[in-house]
Amino acid sequence: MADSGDGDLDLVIRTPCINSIPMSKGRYSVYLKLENLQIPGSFKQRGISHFCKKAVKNGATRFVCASGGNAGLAVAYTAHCLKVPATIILPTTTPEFVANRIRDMGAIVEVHGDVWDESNEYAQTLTKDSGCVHVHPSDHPDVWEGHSPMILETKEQMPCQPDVVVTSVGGGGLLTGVVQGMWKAGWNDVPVVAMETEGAESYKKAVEAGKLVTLPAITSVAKCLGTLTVCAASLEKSTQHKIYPALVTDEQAVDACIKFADDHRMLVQPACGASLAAVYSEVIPRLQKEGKLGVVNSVLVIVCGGSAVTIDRLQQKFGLQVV
Ligand code: PLV
Repeated sequence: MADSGDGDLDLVIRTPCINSIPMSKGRYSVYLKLENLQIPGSFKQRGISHFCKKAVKNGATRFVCASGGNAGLAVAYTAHCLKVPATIILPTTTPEFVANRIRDMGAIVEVHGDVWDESNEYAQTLTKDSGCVHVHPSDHPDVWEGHSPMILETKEQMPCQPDVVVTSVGGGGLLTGVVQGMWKAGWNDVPVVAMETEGAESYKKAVEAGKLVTLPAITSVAKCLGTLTVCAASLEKSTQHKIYPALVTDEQAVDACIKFADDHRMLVQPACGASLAAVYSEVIPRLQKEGKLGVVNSVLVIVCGGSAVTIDRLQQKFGLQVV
C-alpha cells in the first residue's frame, strides 16, 4: 500500500506503470497505469476511499452510493475497512455477479432504475438520517483529489513525459482527477484523449455544444461509461487543458478487452476497453491526421479496470451481434 503520509489506514495501492511491449509493437511506446489492480478492481478506489475517509473524520456513520458497479465495489470495500455500513443502489443493467461481490464485502444492495442517473436520484432520497452520507462516484472535489495521485506516481514511474494521456470518461470524475494530477505533475501541455463509446458519448456532446448535454438513453454496452450527463468540472477542464474527446464502437471496446487479455493476461470491462481501443483501433493516428495531436513517441493509457467482466461475457462479446 502507498503511504498516505497521515498515518491513516491506507486503502489505495501504488499500482505499477508498465511499458507494454505487445501494444507498442509497430507503434509509439505504450505505458499502462494498471489501476485495474486496485483491490476492488478499478481506479474508483482512489477517489472514493479518499472521499469516505474524510467523511468518516467529519462524522459519517453510513454511506449510500448509486453505482454502475465499480464505485459500489469501492464504497463497499472502503466501508468494510472503515467498519461503517453501506448501501449500494445499482441499475438493472448491472450484472448479478457484481451485486453479489458487493454483498460479499458486507454492503446492502438494492436494484433501482434502468440507468445510473435514476439509481442516483433514488440514492439521494435515502440519505435523510444524520450521519448518512451520499457518495457521488464522479462529481465531488474529494473524489477528484483522490484520483489525482495516480498521475504523480506515474511521473515517478515513467522514464519520460508522455506525449499524450488516454483515459475513459463516464461521469467525468476520472478525467477531472487525471487533469488535476497532470497540473500538479507539471504536465500542463500534455494533451488528453477522452475516450467514450458510441451510445455513451455525453462528454463529446457536451464539449461540442460548449454546455452540459443530457443524453436521452445509454445504448452502449459500456454501461459504466453510461452517465447521461457528465459533471460540470470535467466540461470546464476542456476549456483549460487540451482535451480531445474520441469515440470507438462497442465492438472496438470489447475487442480491445479481448486483445488486452491476450497481450497482458488481465480482464477489464468495456468501459476500460474504450481507452485500450485508442491504441488497438488506431485512434491516435486518426487524431494526428486531424491535426489534433503532433509527434507521438509515447502514450500513457490509464487502465481504469472494472469488475463487470467474466471470461464468458468476453467470449459472448457482451451480447453484441457479431457480423
Ligand atoms: N463507473 C461508475 C459509473 O457507472 C460506477 O458507478 O462504477 N471506467 C470504469 C471501469 C468505471 O467503472 C467508470 C465509472 C469509468 C471508467 C468512468 O469514470 P467516471 O465516471 O469518473 O468518468 C455508471
